[in-house]
Amino acid sequence: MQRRDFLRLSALGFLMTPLAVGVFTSQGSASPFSGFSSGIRPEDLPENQALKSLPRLTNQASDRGFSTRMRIAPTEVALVENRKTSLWLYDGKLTPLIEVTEGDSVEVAVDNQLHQPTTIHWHGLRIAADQDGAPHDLIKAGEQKTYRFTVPEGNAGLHWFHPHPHDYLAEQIAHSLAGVFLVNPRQDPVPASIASHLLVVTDLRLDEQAQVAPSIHPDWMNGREGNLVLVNGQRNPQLEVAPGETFRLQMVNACAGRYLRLNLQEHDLQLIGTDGGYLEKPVALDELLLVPGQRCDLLVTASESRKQRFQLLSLPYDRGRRGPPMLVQGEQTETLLTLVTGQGEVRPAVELPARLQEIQPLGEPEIQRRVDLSEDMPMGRRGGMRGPHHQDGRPPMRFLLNGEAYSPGDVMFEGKVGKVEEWEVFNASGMDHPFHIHGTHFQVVAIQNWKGDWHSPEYAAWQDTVNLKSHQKMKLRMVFRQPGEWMFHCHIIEHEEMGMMSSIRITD
Ligand SMILES: [Cu+2]
Repeated sequence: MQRRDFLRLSALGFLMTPLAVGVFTSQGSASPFSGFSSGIRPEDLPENQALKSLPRLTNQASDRGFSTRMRIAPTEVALVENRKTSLWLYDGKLTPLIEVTEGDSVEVAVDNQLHQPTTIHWHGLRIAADQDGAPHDLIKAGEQKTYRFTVPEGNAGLHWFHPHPHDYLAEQIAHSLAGVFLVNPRQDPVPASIASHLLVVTDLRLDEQAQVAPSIHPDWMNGREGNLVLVNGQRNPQLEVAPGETFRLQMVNACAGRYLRLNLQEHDLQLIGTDGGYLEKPVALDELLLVPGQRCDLLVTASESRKQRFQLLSLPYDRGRRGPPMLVQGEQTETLLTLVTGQGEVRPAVELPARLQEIQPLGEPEIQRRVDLSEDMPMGRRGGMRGPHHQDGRPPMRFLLNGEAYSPGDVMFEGKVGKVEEWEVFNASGMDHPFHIHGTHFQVVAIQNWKGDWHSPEYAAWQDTVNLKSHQKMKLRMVFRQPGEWMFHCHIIEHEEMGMMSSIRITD
């Protein structure tokens, strides 16, 4: 064990204490470790099959816009040969797609056939707060709800949707409940001749029967990472492109806790967009860290050599996970997808316009706020184990915003529509956290490293989720354009569930 791991473990009371024994053996019915050692392994799933496009939700709108009815229900899917896995899906489809154009109206009628409440949060869409699927707007088990909204102009980009009920969220995400919401710009600066491939990354941990394995303590501590990493529901699918072809990879990290440190062998990545749409101009990168909740739009020019294979990798990244090494997924390289060049003619390079869009600074803030992210382990209290649903083996940990663990109804801040806000967000904990704000996009304006030096970000971008490393501080600027209660939280799903969430109430 490395010294750092020892310190982490001992700081949390995991070493040589009765608590450690209790913490790791107190699971209810199933073996707490099922799925970790004896469940389905990656090699039980086929790989190198042609990349599938995302399944679409049926559009029943008669003219422009999007309208659908869908069930949210357990559905059997065939991931492993000769076995069926029960996942919880939208309309029976794994990570389905809704595609619209900015300005379109959208209507989604939902029938919740799960045995527990859910909501649909439209992550990245700047819509009315009462349609945002926040934890206080539950669709109870067996009930229906229709979400109606218009996607505002200027909200083009790759967004997504997922459940957001407090106390049930981690279980629903662990069962793969998520979808993709692509908003095309009315006038696209990127030539249509450039092919675009949507990639959604999810992960799963399945037991011996190929069913979703229950979460164990390290999952709650660190954010659950399944050992089966899927792209569009497939293990390491294969994407064929022409030699020299310029193409886009538009990716969503829909995992509960898995960080993706993206690298494409022998290729540069040109980042052209983030959560909130295009950058001003492409940024060349060797690698890109895509944390849970984030999206990226990458432009790639394929090698001109024919019949070659290149792997899109997620490289090891130390985000400060804790727990006994045997139970904590190590930092290892995952192959997400294999790029294969064909044997046809070499395609000429495609030029992008010099400027994709303007990203104007928001100006000096009228309101300043401070948000500290931290954690504690209340000894002698059953902190973090409240609620109706907690036979699920959570450790007695709490993850906190400004020293508070979320309870339904909590409002931390009051604000006004149209004001420039600056939030100084400080990660006072020992692990990384992806910080997400609903209802708006923000610009990171300053970043402080652990030595205390401030610097500007390398490029301007609109984001709704940003990673803060341990002891990092950032200043985010944003404007809320709509009244209502907007959630903000860590996007490691288990941290959010264990308290790292609150809300801001915006009024006219
Ligand atoms: Cu977190």
